Amino acid sequence: MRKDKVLQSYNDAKEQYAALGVDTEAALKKLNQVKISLHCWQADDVGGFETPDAELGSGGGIQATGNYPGKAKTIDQLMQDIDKVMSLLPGSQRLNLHAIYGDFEGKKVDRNQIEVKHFQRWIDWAKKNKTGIDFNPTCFSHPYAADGFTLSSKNEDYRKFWVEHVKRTRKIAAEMGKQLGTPSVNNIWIHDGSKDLPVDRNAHRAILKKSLDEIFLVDYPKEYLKDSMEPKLFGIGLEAMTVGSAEFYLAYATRNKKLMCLDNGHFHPTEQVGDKISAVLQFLDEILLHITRPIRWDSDHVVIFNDDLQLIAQEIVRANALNRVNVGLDYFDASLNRIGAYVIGTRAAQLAFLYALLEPYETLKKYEEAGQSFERLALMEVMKTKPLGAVYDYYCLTNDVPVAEDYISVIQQYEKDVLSKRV
Ligand code: RNT
Ligand code: ZN
Repeated sequence: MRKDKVLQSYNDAKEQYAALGVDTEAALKKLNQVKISLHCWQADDVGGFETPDAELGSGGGIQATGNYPGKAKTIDQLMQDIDKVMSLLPGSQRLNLHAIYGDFEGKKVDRNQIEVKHFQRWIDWAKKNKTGIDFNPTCFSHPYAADGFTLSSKNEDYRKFWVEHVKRTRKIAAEMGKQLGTPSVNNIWIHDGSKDLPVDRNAHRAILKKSLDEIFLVDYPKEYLKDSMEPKLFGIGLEAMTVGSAEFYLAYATRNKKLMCLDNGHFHPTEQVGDKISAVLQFLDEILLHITRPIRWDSDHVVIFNDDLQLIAQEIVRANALNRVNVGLDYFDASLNRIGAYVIGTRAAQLAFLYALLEPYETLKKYEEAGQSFERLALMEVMKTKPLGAVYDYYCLTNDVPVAEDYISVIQQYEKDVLSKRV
């Protein structure tokens, strides 16, 4: 895109928004504060580095479909990919690691043995990139998770194993936060549940509560670690019951002052995560978001700029809660260029926040309070065709990253030079 054209379009856009009382410069300043956490697992379809050919196991209720060439198989490749992704994104991002992505140096390190040293390379990488890291215990793709239960297991050996694993992830995450000077969000998601109608839901939920209480016994400073828990409606092969449901974790997080993660693939399709934000924020100090795109089920398609995402961003901005929401992405599509998947999804999320920041909120609120619902709806419709893209293009230009479709050819080149050479 030609620089003068981008600037010209931006100046025009700026005027159009200003006429509605919206300050584009202020919006871009706020957009810069939105640090999106890039989920490392899109780069390799949730395989991890425990063994050279590790793959997402079945039984965890999640699935990556597709076999597009070029997935990252080593830490070096993953770092290279994330560096490339970040070079194509305006603003700055964080990295979200799962525990199976450590530097295990070819040795067998079971989940109850992981230590800070296995993640020091990532911490150093983040230091160099001046960014933060978020973390996740990996309670799936493991023989002790194969019967459907981990932290809520009636098998005490398995349960203890997973409690130890999660305890260790908290310790590692706190160390990441300490070394990097920005707290690490450690998010617990377990698939625990059952395929068919269980009769003892109560016991599994009681066990999960007990496990979490044990896990959270150690206190870490808030500046280092934020604990989060992620509920889910159901998983594949776990359709009848999920132990860690929304009610369970909302109640647990409220009572114990923890974060709750809202993944917009984890609810009934007619529910809107955007609507839940101002509800839970009345009771929780902070939340974590997993932004994804479910099609018919929690399919984790690449995030796009759709209604779902718009409402999520609008509700955060309208509630003036940008500083209370930790934003992460969570999808894994193995059927297309994975670098492209990151850039599309992250740009879509940024666009949604920018769209929300460019909303003439005060005017809309005035209409609402005066009962002028025609005027409110009309203005919301008008905003959909305002030159949002011109403002985002300008943001890319001033951040020195490819503008609009210009990133496509950069990724094509990377595929040719790097991805296609991976066997
Ligand atoms: C699964 C959850 C969870 C995972 C990652 C890999 O349904 O969304 O967040 O996607 O932990
Ligand atoms: Zn998620």
